[in-house]
Amino acid sequence: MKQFDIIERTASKIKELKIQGAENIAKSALQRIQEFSEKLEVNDKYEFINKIEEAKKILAESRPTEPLMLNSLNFIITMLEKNPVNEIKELKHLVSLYSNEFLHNLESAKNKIAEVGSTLIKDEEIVFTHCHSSTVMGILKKAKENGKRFSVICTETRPLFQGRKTAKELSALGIPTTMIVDAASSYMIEKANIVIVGADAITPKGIINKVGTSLIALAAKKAWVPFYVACELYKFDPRSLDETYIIEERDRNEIWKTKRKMIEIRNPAFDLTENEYITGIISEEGIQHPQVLIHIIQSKYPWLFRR
Ligand code: RUB
Repeated sequence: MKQFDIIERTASKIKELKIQGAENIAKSALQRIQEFSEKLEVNDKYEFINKIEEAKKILAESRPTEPLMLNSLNFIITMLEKNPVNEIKELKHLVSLYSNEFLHNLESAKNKIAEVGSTLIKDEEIVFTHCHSSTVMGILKKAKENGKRFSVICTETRPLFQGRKTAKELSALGIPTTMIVDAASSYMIEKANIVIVGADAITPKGIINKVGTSLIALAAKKAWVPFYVACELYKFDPRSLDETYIIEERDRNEIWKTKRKMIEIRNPAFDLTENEYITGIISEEGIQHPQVLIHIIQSKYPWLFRR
């Protein structure tokens, strides 16, 4: 359907990882929803919200493990429903207003995380990270701006090599970087002083991030290296309250294009790192243990818990 073209194009880019990382995904989804709603020709508010719901479903299906995108779109829909305005022109204006409000909150959360997280990095230390997280990059950039002298070990992050993006950005910032294959994590973590990774989702059991994160957490615990997660509280996944969380399974071709008899290829993109492995979550509320954080999220963002 032509009307949804703009949404479908963005959904494809997200699926193909041309847009990557929870925050970048949510930002582009919000921008597209603004453009989409601007062009909508509908008769009433009910139809207007329904179209946005449909667009939300298309976007959400592109990366099923991305509660930040889902929460940002749910925020707009919830606010529209609450607002007594019925006039279509006004509603379009409200979509922009609420999107910008969400983006603004996201940006200030990220700045706060960079500020707080950078204090954890000490001179001459080695930071270990995995995949590419814009939130972790914010922390490392801030630490560098504050004059800290440190280096980073990053994984290449198979099968799609997001670690190369991390390594390139770090070297551009003048931060000495060592890139390793994911399987070398257990060996190399012993040389690190601190692990900082991003997250796609916060759940009551732990955080969900790029596949391999839970093995890194395990290795960190064994080596007595503190394991921190940097993420905004908007990444809480309300679906996880009933013990379900979704791990996206990606195309087998990302791993091995050749098909062989009797060989099944599985390609989960994320995994769950349980709370017991997490030293602290660095969020806009400071640094807390994940179990405490759930209560903070509940009181700060009660709408996230709406079922
Ligand atoms: C990216 C990834 C990132 C989180 C957090 O996975 O796991 O650590 O999304 O990113 P993918 P950010 O490459 O499959 O999207 O801190 O930028 O929100």
